[in-house]
Amino acid sequence: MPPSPNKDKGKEKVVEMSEEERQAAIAAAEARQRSFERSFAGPSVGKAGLMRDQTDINRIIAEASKGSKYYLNQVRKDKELTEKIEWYQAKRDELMKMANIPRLESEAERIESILDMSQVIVHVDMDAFYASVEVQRDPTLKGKAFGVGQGVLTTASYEARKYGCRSGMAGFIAKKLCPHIILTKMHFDLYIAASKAVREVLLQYDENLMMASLDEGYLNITPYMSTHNMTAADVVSQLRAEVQAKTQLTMSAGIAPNRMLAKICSDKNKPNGQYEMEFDRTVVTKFMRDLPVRKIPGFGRVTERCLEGLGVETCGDIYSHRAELLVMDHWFGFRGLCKAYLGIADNSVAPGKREERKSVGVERTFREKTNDEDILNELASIAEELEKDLDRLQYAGKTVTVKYKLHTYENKTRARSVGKYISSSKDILPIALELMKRELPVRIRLLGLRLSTLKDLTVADKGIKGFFTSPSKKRATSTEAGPSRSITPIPIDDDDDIPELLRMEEEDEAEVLDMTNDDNDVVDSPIPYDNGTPPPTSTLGKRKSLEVDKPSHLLGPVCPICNKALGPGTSNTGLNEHIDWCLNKDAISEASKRSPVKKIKTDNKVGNRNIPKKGKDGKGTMLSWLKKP
Ligand code: TTP
Ligand code: MG
Repeated sequence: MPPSPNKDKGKEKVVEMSEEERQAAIAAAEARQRSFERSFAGPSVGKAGLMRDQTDINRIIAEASKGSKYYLNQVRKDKELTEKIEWYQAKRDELMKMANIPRLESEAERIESILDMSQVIVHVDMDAFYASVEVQRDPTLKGKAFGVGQGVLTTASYEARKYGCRSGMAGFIAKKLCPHIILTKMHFDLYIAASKAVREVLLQYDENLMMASLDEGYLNITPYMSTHNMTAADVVSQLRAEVQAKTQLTMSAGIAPNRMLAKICSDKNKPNGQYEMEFDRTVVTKFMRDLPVRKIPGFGRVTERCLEGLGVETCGDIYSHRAELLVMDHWFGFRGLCKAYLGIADNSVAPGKREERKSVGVERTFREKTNDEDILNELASIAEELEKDLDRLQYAGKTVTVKYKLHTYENKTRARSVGKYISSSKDILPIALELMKRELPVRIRLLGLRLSTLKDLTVADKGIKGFFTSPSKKRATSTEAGPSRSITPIPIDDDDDIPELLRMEEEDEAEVLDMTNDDNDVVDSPIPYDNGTPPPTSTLGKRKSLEVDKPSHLLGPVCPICNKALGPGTSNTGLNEHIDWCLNKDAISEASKRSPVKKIKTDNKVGNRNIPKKGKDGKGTMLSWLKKP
């Protein structure tokens, strides 16, 4: 908090601040407070139609949450994040002292900025989707401030957004912001039906339509434009009009050379609008330069704050801070940041592939459960639901993960993998119960079960066995795995703390969906990782999702510290050894030990997980982007 001028005269003497320093300290404390309050804003802070001053809204939300467990959890997380950022800053300063800055800057410029303009990509996104469907169900809602969902809002009408209400917000907070807000129940069957109708229209424009969730998708309209001799803007206007005629729902669209840019553009003229990015490198660069980093899809609050800690607020700042970001590549992923700055991203559009699915899961939230029997019964019921989903989706898996959220809002996961593919509750439940029983007693408000390390049962076995087993038999084999005998440790992906609502319905669409939120919750496992590689931190994990296209060039690895080219044959290990040598290995590991990462339970023997270490394959290591195939 800012020092109070009249508070403690004795202290003032000791500090002996000049007026200028005092003002700076006050400004810094106020900025810290604003940043903390922003942590209450949630992932949909940038939503279209939010008219009220965000600072004001964030303050109201923080005030309304005060004293709750959620608030205390936010305070804890904010403190941890602040410490982490301070650690990053110290690390940057330490590395920059040793770095040859002009050389680093020129090295950073060597990233080949291939911005492929050959394809016209469109991102479409329905306007206030659930809310618009709700208006169709109940026309009296039209023009009113209302939210969908009663405990937590899945979305808010544009009228309610004017008061700061939005997705992910607790109903009681929405009421504080907008006392006359109406909260409706959800009707998934209607949303799914509307989504199907929209999809049917979109498929006429691109048969490879890539739905990203129920209400948004990507199209490549290049072939359509040439066969119909139409401009991109005309195609998109026609498409939107057709969707509206068929569904009476409006959508917004962005037109750009790749998916990332198209997604950013679709938000520009929301609701019921479209925005076309000029297909010109200079225009793209200028557009990106002024864009706040938070606008990059996948960059959440944690990424935003960490970058802010290094002085990076807009994508343009990525360029001006290129030397610092290059030395911090290990933690921040320099290549991904540069691509964001340059507006480079994947321009491929293809329907979501079944093999992209990583897990099938079921989660339930409730007020609070403390009774052991209740909790285990709930788990049994979840396991049955999971079995039904697995059957419907035709998957089996080897890894069972139990997830629960404590009354303190901390998320925990416990996982076990088994030697055979399983998919029935009979096989899943004993493992889940074993994992959960060890945690009791607990006070929880969410319980979930997930099966991962999946096998797609619709695909025939590639091996010779596949020729001798019918699909139905194969399924039976998979489900009749019996009690697990070999239990092996497995790594855990911390990518699962996504908005609780609707995840399963969206997964049901079997499309590519990444609604990962940016909470930096600890994920505990009683099991050490088997390969010594830590899971990605949430910050880095999301950023990686942008790194979908491969670099088309191969610069030989160049040490960012001494700028020595190590030759094209140098492996990542060689490069890392060189960098370690260059930077003084001991100093780094000592500093890493001091990193203020979250305290992880000691029984799991995994420490410092939030600080990415070198993987065996060199992934996530300094300058690994230079060597990516
Ligand atoms: P969005 O497209 O993010 O939001 P929206 O369509 O309601 O509003 P906008 O006009 O800004 O696009 O999400 C689509 C639907 O997904 C939304 O109507 C409700 C649901 N949803 C959730 O269930 N949870 C969430 O956290 C979010 C963001 C959306
Ligand atoms: Mg939408």
